[in-house]
Amino acid sequence: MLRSIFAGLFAIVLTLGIGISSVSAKTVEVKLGTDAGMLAFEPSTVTISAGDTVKFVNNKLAPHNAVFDGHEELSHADLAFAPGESWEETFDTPGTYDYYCEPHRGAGMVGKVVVE
Ligand SMILES: [Cu+2]
Repeated sequence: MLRSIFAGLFAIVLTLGIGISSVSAKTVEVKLGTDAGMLAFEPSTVTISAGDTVKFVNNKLAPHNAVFDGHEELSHADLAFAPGESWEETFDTPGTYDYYCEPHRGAGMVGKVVVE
């Protein structure tokens, strides 16, 4: 009797666990301007799963933005000036998304989001 209750509880916990893990999307942070003061995104490449979100956080050497050519819905053309200013973009479709910072593209401030 007790054993079957435990077995039932275990099954419920297992089901909940699987349900949560399959719907939980994560958020990864990308800094605009490295801690060391380089004109770059940090990290410059992030790999995420479909449905995950990238949070862009203004860090150093502002102003920055992030433009995805051909993906206006993912682009943030507004320039961020204040340190700590941030915005988020959610990626629902697998693929490779290249982006750049408009003011610093020539300096090599480019990044990539790989959505699996
Ligand atoms: Cu920039």
